Amino acid sequence: MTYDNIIFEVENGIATITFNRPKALNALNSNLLQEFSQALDEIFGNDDIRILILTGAGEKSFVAGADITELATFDPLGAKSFAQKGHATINKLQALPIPVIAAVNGFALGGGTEMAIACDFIYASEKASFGQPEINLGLIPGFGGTQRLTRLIGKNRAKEIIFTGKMISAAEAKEMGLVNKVFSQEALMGEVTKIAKAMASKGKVSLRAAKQAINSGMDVDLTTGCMYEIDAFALCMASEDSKEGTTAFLEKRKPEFKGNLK
Ligand code: CO8
Repeated sequence: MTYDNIIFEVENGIATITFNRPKALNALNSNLLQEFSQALDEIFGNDDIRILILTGAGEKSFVAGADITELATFDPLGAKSFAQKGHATINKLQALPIPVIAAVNGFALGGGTEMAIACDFIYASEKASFGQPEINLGLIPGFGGTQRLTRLIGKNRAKEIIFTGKMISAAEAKEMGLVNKVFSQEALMGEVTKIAKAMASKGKVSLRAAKQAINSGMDVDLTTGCMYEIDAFALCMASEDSKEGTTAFLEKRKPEFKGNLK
């Protein structure tokens, strides 16, 4: 499959999707969303891919939001359809069984923040900025911001960001738990690749089980979430890699995980 609006690369089990409309600061239009959705399907169907990294083309932007040129043409039903497609795609991203890291290299505004917070965690460059500026357009977030941002940083902080439309620096975003780590622009991709390789070297079954237990547990009460964890833990015990991990520890050697899904 060839893509015009994203760059999709896979190297040593690590996939990278680069949003690639730098002239529009990588704004999300229908074509880009469609291609991104197809790339996610490719990743879902390829068990050799162990980690996904999302980033933006150019020095300036991760994703500057939905494409306002396209947005301005929508009637309410067109807007609903676009928002539904955006939600379906971002839900698909969040539901990927493998770890997904957002490498935020610049503006992550509106749909850009919404894309980044649907990833498992965010590493940002010190030039990155976040925000939900839709209020400045007479709109509200439409790709999950009112829901995911609130769950991630709390109701009051999310309301402040959404009601004011103000931009948040990478340092502020880190302080409020939106971003895990901040690096210089030059160091960002190297650091993201380093953590991706470290995670890719772990057992495939256990990485997936941990992600599933955390994500499923976020939407239910603690008791139900703990039940999910118990089942996920038991599933890991059935894997080749858990046998290797525990045996290697007892034999005082480094584990050699095969990374099979069995
Ligand atoms: N859409 C379309 N084009 C954009 C966008 C965008 N979101 N952002 C930037 N561009 C374009 C500019 O128009 C400009 O194009 P041109 O060179 O042809 O004039 C080019 O990118 C460079 O942008 P600027 O010259 O503005 O660059 P600056 O460095 O001066 O400013 C900013 C950068 C601050 C990022 C500024 O471009 C900006 O404010 N952009 C808009 C950010 C925004 O409001 N994003 C939210 C969009 S709404 C949204 O995401 C809702 C999601 C859910 C939708 C569901 C609804 C159905």
